[in-house]
Amino acid sequence: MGIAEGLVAWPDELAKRYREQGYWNGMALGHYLWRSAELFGEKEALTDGERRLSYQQLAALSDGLALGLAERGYRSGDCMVVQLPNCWEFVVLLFACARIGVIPIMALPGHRSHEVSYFVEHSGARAIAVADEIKGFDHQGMAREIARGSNAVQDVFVLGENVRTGSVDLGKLIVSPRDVNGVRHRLDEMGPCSDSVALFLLSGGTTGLPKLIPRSHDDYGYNFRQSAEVCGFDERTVYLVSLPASHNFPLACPGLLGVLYAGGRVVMARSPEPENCLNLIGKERVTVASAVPAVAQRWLEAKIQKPHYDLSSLEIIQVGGARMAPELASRVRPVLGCTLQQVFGMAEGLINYTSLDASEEVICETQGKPMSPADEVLIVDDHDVPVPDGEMGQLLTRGPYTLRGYFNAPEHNARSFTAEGWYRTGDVVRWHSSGNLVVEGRTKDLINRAGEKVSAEEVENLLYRLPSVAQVAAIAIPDKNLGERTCAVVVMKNGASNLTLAEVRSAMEGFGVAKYKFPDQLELVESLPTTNVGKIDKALLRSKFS
Ligand code: OOB
Repeated sequence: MGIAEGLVAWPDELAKRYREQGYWNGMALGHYLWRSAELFGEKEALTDGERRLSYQQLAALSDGLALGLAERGYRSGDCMVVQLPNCWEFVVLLFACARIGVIPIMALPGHRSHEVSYFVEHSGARAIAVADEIKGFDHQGMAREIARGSNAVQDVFVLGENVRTGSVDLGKLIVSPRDVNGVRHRLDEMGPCSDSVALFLLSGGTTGLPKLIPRSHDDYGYNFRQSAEVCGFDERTVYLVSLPASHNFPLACPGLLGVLYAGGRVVMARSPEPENCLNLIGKERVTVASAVPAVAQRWLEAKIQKPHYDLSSLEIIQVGGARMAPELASRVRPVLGCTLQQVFGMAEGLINYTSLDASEEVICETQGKPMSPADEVLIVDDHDVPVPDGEMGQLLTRGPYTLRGYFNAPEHNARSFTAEGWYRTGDVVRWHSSGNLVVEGRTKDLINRAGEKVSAEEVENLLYRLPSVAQVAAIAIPDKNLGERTCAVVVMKNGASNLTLAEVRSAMEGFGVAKYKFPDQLELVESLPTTNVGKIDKALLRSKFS
């Protein structure tokens, strides 16, 4: 079965308008790569440790890999779960997929078999691409196990030293073709339509399992082009990727794709650790870095403790993914010596940026304005009626780069979109007098743990697998380092013996769940309080255990 059945398209009239007005320019992501190679040729595009690739090399290597994949039978519309650390091969693989229309599913390095097997099943993926290991975890072993249990998976592509028999060595497929131009033209013929799905991002998730977010070449191209424009990216930009590159933020807001479009240079960091990143900023003369608030806070602390870090090249730090306390925001310029740009975005689409030349008040206290003139924003009450200007309400949005439906999820779509196609973001916001949005809270039931979104329902479902658990509520508790941490409030079954946090966490590990979803705190109670409509009163629990 192809993936077309699971997609929700923009209405024809609107699609036509987005094309006519140039938001959608008809270019597939692979064309962006060659466009940049023509414009910036020998200029350095990508830095990963000692490895440095020019635009021309990046394009040639991506084509080499695309050809290798095509020769193994991969075609437009096939899905591949991609789970790699931040490295140059990640970028090459992404473009190789784009060249032949293979659709990567952008898994995070932290995901484990619970998540990866679900992505495989849900998309019918024909391949999984992983590193041999990351931080001691055997990704290759995990991927092979999942592949064994699937009828669809044909190959496990492995990057690293230790490629076992039966896996395909991804590194060996990354070679420049001898006849670069010939291959380029052959691949052009195999290129996907610009309105087809370029990649699947993962939803922050408010349901039991994460949803797949289809992003088309047209809409994603616009996402990073417009972002690069708004953020002033150009050939001088040197951008540090420190968050996992599969996240929309470092990928396309403007992210590495926006940098490569603008002719700048992408510097890959393996992790957001302050020591590593602050050294890289100095060494590579980084001009723009992006971070979640929890990471930005650690960078600030590190710079205060060790003032010798040379951050003189840094012009902008973009911070988003979770609420940034105004107090932290106000320390950015004095400590790091650069401009803060708040980014309020979502993998589903809508991105808001504070202007680089906005007042200190706007930069510190708002989350920016929608980046596109074609973004539509409504702030509504519980009955979907718009609230008076300046008042808080739920944010609904539509636009040329905001999805119309999750992949293969009709029931969930009926709840997440209005009949007129507005996406219900689940965020509670208001307009600031400056015309920027302020994020005040949310209606969706998740824990925003250092920018990673943890679905309360998913954690609860997992905990119900424990024999001693009668009832459970997962709630977000304010945390000074993470922003929020996950607390599981549990009612034990009659006669069950004690349960500890360590036991809960080790059970989660046994289920093969990503570690960032493990509860950080456990509270045992006699019963869970309910509201007058009979729902668990999470607000009350939150105030009790904060
Ligand atoms: C980004 O994307 P997701 O999909 O991981 O999470 C989206 C959600 C938003 O709906 C909102 O609840 C929260 O994360 N969020 C923020 C925020 N940025 C995102 N809440 C408060 N302040 C902010 N600045 O997180 C994402 C995607 C692209 C760019 C930046 C972030």
